[in-house]
Amino acid sequence: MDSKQRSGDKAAQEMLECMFEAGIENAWDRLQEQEPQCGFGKLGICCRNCSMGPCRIDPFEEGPQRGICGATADTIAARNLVRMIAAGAAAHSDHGRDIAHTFKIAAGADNGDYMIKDEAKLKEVAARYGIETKDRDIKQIAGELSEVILSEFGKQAGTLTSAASYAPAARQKVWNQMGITPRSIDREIVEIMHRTHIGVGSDYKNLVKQGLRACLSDGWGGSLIATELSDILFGSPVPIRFGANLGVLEPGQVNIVVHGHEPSLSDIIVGVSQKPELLKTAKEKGAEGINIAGICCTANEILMRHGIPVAGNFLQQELAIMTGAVDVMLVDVQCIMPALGSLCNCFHTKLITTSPKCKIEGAEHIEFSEERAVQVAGEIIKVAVENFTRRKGAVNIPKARESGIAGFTTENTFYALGGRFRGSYRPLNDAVISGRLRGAAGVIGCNNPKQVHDSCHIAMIKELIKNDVLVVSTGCGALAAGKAGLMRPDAAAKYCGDGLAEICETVGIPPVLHVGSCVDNSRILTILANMVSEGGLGEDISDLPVAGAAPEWMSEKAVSIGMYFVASGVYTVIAEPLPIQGAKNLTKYLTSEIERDVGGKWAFERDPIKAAGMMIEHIERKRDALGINKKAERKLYDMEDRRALTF
Ligand code: SF4
Ligand code: MSK
Repeated sequence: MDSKQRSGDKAAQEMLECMFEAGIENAWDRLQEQEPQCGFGKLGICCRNCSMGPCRIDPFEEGPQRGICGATADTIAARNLVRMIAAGAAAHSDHGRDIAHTFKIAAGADNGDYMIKDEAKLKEVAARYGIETKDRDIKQIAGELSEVILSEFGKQAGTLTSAASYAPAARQKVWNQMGITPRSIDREIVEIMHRTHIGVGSDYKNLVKQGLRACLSDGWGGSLIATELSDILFGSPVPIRFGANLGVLEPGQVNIVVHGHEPSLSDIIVGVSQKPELLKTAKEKGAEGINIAGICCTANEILMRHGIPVAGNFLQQELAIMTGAVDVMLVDVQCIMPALGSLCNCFHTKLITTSPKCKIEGAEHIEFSEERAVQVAGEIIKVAVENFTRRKGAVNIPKARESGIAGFTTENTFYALGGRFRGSYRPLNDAVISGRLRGAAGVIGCNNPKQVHDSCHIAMIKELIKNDVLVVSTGCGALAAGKAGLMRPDAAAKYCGDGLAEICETVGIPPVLHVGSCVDNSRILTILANMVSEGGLGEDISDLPVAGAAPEWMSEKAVSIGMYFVASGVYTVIAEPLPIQGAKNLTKYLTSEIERDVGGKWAFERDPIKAAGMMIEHIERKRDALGINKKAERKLYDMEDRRALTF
């Protein structure tokens, strides 16, 4: 086993070697056991939507070209794909619904465990939903907003308020013309399940159309709601320092690793963990303190708001347990490997599930409820403190640990760029127009053991910033960049082209901006909407010199995210192709013809440098179309020039 073939991350390599020596399996070993993976599944041409099947289409066109019901490869692959979108959109939107419930509780309670932390944002969001805010009590506004937002999920008439309120007018026109304006959140997901049932839709373009409508109800609906309400409830992030990688685990402290996606419990855990009585108990048990660290998007949520360190991303969840230093791994929903249950049995680590939606064999379940949030957090921390005394032998924590700045948002990022007192998108747009910045790219998404862990994210990001493309990142991609030191302001001088380096150095920002968790991809949408409304870069998102990528994606949520970026007019490159390539017409549609309909399209490229090149070419094509493509001139700035800069 060559650990460098599995991960580009030094801490991960170290733990992979330990696992190998100890004979303990991990995701990479299980991938090997699965190989060769089913070709029909990869190409998207197997169907088990009814019990006449399962049916499969022969990709070499020597065998059957239709399922028993007559479904073609295009029909089968389109149905499978839009079902992936339904699952991804459901995961994000159900997360949004849970936050909306917590928000409703906060609005209604006087001394509850949650309160409204960002009143200014509450008023701004309420106004978008047509709620009067002037001279009104905060709780009243919040109560009314919670009702309106919760009704968006099951709305029976009209269209989604958030899509109409946040998206540029030109974009909404495209959606209306194509008939894909999202009507409500749950309805679009349910309709996918209906349309893909045996004997309903078989026209692949019409199936994709519903996929587009459902993913828009995720990006501009459920995910956006999750982001906005989390900011109101837990506080809008501000730029904040953080530490990243397995080296953030503390040998002498009680280590609680929070993993999953929703901030409702983890945010409370952060506060409760520093209560004097719990710290006192921890000390009595021989621990120096209580250390909270995160994995996956729960990590992103509490990192953005509290600077809580990150232990790792998706493929490091098993590796964290292997350190023997995790006293409790606390999980909520999404991206939690079932393998953790049996793995924790090899160590003293307690795996604690908290959501009724996510119970795992081998885990202890302590059910979370918003009404008892502080109490549940206290119970869990006590279990961790008690478990600290059960550690078996020496711990094995890799030294690797990086630092960076996170916490950029649609609202605060461009305060940083424009100066704290005159925040506006003008400086960003001007930098793009002048050519110092060629454009921007979102590099997001998961890890996948089919790619060398983190290395595709890092190679792609380095190539983009070298070419003066500003990168915004979320999810596990953001954590990869943080661990690689790309979120340090001094990374600009090391890795960026002259134009981007100059901007980063002048403003003091890193070249890769951490904008949050998976649901916070909605922040990227609203950043793009702001760039359009600032003016000078076209009328629609599809005019902007921007591109998106998920170089190590694996989840159905990533399919929904990619599709809502495409449906919003963004060119989107992913490594592992969508499972559609056995369907020729569908593949041609999604990678080419769809651009005529929505302005964005998909591309598949496993080589991250080539993929970055494709994104840069696209950005330059958009610059040509905007008529702003003059080469950036290198100018050496003295102090006076710097003061005069708009950046
Ligand atoms: Fe086969 Fe059609 Fe049934 Fe799918 S829906 S399993 S293609 S008969
Ligand atoms: S956690 S969805 S592995 S980004 Fe959002 Fe990471 Fe992908 Fe999960």
